Amino acid sequence: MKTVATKPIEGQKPGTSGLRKQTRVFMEPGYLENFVQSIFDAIGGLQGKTLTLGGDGRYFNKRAIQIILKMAAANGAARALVGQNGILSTPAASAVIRARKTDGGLILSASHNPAGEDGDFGLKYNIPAGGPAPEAVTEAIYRHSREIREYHILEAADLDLSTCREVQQGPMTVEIIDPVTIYADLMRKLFDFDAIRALFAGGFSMRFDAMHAVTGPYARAILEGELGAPESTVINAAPLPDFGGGHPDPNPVYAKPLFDLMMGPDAPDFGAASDGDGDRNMILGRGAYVTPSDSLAVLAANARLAPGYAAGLKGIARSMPTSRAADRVAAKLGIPAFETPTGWKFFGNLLDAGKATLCGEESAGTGSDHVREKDGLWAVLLWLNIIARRGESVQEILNAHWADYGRDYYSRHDYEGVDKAAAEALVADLRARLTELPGQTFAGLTVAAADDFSYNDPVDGSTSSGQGLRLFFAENARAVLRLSGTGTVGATLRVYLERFEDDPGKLALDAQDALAPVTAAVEEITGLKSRLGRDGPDVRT
Ligand code: VG1
Ligand code: CO
Repeated sequence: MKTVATKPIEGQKPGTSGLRKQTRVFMEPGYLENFVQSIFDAIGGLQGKTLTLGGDGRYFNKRAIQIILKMAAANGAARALVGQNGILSTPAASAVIRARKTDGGLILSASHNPAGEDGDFGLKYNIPAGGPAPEAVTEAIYRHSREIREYHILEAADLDLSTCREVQQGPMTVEIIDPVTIYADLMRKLFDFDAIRALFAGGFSMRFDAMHAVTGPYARAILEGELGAPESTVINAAPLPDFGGGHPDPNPVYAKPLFDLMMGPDAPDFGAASDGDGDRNMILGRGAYVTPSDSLAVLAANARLAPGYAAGLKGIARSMPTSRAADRVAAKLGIPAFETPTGWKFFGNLLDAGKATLCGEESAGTGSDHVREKDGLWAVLLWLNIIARRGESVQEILNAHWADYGRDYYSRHDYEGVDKAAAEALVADLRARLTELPGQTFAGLTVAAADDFSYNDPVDGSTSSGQGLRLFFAENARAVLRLSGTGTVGATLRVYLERFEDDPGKLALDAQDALAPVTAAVEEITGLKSRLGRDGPDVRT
């Protein structure tokens, strides 16, 4: 066992979801070691503890796992549960932490960020409840990273992680586990697998794009292996260290081949995709794109059709920028609706306290109290369960939903990799004008209220402020602006647009057309195109 002297490294501050940096930064001598030791120190050490460990398989995953195992052993951990070949999707890691009651875990992923030596890498700590560390813990980790003087590591050979078994790394036992088993067991309990099996047996066709990321093995085992979907259902199923050079973010832009297929003449009945670490999902029907905000609302309205939710929902939580469609369902069901800041860590307390059953974010994240992460394949299975039980197409289900509740037209416009100073100044200037905007009219819309979102956690009483600028318009519309907290270069400005419509004759408009007045109002208020030097957004979800 070796104690290595080190110095604090700048910028090891976790963002929306753990620490994300360019892979080359993470590979600099001592960078990973400093951050890992800071995590161990911030949680009161590892003496006698058991950790769950796995990642999305991206470049540097294998190397980093070996380093973390040696550090965990040298810090006194008793046991580590590691996914075979170092693989665990984010929701599966959460499931393992909970099922095996480990003292939390480390997840290696930069999620939807591109991978490879020139891409990004990430690491986050999840608490024993299974969810991402709350702000108090991430702040403690950051504090330790600024005071660190030494780290502990074992001088030992790397372990072979390719077969499931128990081995020793020094004094620590390493249990190499199948990455799918615990997760698949959980899915079987939640959903009507017989109904879904019958659906596929009846010729229902589906395409699942794993985007060369971590969900491939899970989707293969569950959809094709267990539910009987034909073998060609899961595409891009082999996880690759560079995700095949792609950008594994399941949205109409980065999952364009699947999107185009679903909008074309040869579309199967159902299409889905997930992201780098398997916690996001995109849902498509033949000729139909389901926005993540609508998906949360539809899942909530129909959840009782799945055995795991037959008793009903306790509440629904959504991140603030997510559309209000889910709130309408909560109101009709007579259950509470919660609005949290962006990032799954804010749902943990509500789920632990039994206040919410379903949660969702507009960024293609949906999940429930079965784990403490968003869960891409879970959302796909719940949709399949609902389709099987309702016997309707995705478009029919959407139409029925909008007829009942009205439609929250929704889109997010991302301006990626823009100049950081320009983006920060734009947000700061708008923040300074928030009090003067109400009553003024822009592009035909009148600002009714404007604020900077602040959240008071109803469970632990903590406050998180500065979580996004909200512009409410009198015409039942809303815009939100915030800067991304997951990028590694420059800045990404996210502009979230929504408008409610319940005129039965106006429920089938093109979303961008329906939102054009809101887009125009935001442009008139902020002048963002010229300030950022862009003609338009890089991504519209
Ligand atoms: C984005 C999304 C947010 C999500 C986060 C992590 O954060 O907006 O909703 O929770 O990514 O998702 P930001 O700060 O870039 O807007 V994942 O799938 O990258 O772990
Ligand atoms: Co993700």
